[in-house]
Amino acid sequence: MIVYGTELNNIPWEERPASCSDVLWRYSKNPIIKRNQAKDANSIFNSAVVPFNGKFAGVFRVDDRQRRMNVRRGFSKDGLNWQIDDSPIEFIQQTREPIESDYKYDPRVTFIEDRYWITWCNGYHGPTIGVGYTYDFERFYQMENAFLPFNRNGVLFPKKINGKYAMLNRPSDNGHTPFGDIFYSESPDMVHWGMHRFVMAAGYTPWQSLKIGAGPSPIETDEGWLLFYHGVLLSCNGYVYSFGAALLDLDKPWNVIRRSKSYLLSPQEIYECVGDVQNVVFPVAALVDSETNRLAIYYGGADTVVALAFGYVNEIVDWLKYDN
Ligand code: BMA
Repeated sequence: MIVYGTELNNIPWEERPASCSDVLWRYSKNPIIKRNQAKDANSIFNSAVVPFNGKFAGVFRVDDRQRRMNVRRGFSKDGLNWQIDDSPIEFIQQTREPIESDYKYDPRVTFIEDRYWITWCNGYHGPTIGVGYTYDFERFYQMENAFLPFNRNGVLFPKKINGKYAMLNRPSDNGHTPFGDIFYSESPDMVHWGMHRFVMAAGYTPWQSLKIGAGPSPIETDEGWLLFYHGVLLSCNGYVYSFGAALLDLDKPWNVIRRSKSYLLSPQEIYECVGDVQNVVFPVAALVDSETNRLAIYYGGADTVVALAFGYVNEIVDWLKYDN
């Protein structure tokens, strides 16, 4: 199997423990980012990292001690130990008129062609998808929101598809929602979005029965786009967020080739089960070494901390062949 992308020899990595037969395994020193590891932070979770200049950079969801939700920049030499800024990113407006951001949360970062694109859940009369970019993690620019409210989990593909920018997203309403399905949209310019196509619905199996949402940017393989996505179960004790995977058609990503019946990871460790919101694992970023197929997934634990899980892209694509 071929994984397209670049080599990443310094990907954070730990081999599968001998006692583990799962296709994905947790880092033994989780969580890698603790809740108060930045100034005034109540919690740091659901955050995005990318390789940057031989090291790593990231955009972090930091809820502060007023419980305001915003995003901050961070840098790391090894992808494990992070220095996160004292205050939120100040975006330079590239819009006709500045747009409000009542809050920003759940950022994703995707390198496309010449820059790092950032999408996030932007508070504009309700949640919708904010869009921005940076070339250097020094200056950040904000564009128009991609959609009308309400929408969440806007996740860009790492390259244009059929000549257009492409984004998975999840139309929704203002709260916990009966609109829980993933859609695909495309744009010639990152401003005007259309050609909306249905991708997949909540349901299929119980762990993903209430709603689903795209996680990290999809990973390109010769068998299709590998997508990690979260799914929500409504239990008698509240929501349970797990995550699984799907394989999407390379040219028409709204066509689902395979989808996991079982979850890959569900909240089972203490830092996933106990925190500001119990029972949440929420994947947001994935690093891949195309040479060795090694994969590191960054996910939020219990809306409080950042944790890491490891796997091999080819093993997960193979797993999808019998778990769907
Ligand atoms: C979702 C988002 C995520 C959060 C999850 C669990 O709706 O708000 O940021 O991790 O709920 O609380």
